[in-house]
Amino acid sequence: MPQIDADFWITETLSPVDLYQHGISRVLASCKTPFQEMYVVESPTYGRALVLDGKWQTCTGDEFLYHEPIVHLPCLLHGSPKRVLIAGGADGGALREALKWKSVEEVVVCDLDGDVVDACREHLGAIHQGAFDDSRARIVVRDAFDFIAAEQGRWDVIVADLTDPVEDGPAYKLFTREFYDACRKAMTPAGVFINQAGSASPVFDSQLARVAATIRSVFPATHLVSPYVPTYGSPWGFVIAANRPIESRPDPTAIDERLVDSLSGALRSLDGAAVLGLMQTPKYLRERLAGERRVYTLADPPQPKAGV
Ligand code: SPD
Repeated sequence: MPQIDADFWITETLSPVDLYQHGISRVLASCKTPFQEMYVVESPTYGRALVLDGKWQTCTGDEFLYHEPIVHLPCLLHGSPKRVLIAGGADGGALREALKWKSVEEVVVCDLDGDVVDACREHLGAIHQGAFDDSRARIVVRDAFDFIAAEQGRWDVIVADLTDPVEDGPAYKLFTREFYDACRKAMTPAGVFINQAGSASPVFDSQLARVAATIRSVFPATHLVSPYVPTYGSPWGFVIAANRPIESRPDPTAIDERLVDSLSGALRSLDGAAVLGLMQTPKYLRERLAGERRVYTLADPPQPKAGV
C-alpha cells in the first residue's frame, strides 16, 4: 500500500444516503467543458482516473475489469468483427481492447466531448496505450446518436461505453429505445451490441432493469452480465444484445482457443473460464429484469435524481 497523502477527496453520490470517496494526491487536469465537468486525478491506490460530473469513469488500477468484458464479450459472440464502433469511450480503453482483434479493420470512437478525449490522450496513456495512433482507429467528436443514425448495416460490434445518464448530462438520450433502434439498424445482421447499463447492486438496480427492458424491446436476444469494478462501488451491469440467440454456456476450452487465435495482445481478466463465469447472470438480477416492463424513450428518458 503506497503512503496515503490525500488532501482532496472525490465524493461520488451513489444515492442520497450512500457515498463513495477516493482520496486524491494530485489533480492533473480539471475544467468545465461545454458538456460536463471533468477531472483527471491521481489516487494513491487506484492510479490515474477520469471523473466526469462527479462520477468516477475509469482508472488505471481496475479499468481492465471493465474494458475487457465490454469489448471481448460482444466480439467473441460475433466471432470475427471487422468494424467496431465505440460510442463514448474517450479514455481509449475500449479502443485498445478492440484493436487486439486481428480481424478488426476499423474502430471508430465517437465521443461528444473533444476536451475529454484530449485530456485522456495526454494524461491516461497507461489506459489507451497509444491506441489512438493505430492506423485502424478513427476518432469522431460528435453526438453518437447522430453519427449512428446516419449509417445502416455497417457495424459488426457497437460498444456503448457511455457516462451514466446523469440528469442534464450528455449521455441520457443514449439510453432510450430510439437510440437502441438506431444501433440495431446501424449493425450488420450478425452484429452484436453491448451497453454499460448502470449499477447491478440489488438496491440500486432500477435504472439497470429499465435499460435492460428498453434494449429487450428492440433486440430479439439480450443477456446481462455483471462484472465487478471496485471503483464503481457495486457490481456493474452490461446488457449484450443481438439478432440471434446469445450463447450463455460457452465451452471454456473453445473460448481459450478462440482468444489465442483471434487476439494479438494478452488479457488480464478474461479467459475461457472467466468468460463462462461472467455469462452466468446472478439469480436476483434475472428475477429483477424479468419483472421489468418500463422502457426509456426520448419522451421519457432516464432521470436518475427521481430515485435509484
Ligand atoms: N459510474 C461509472 C460508469 C462508467 C461508465 N463509463 C466508463 C468509461 C470507461 N471507458
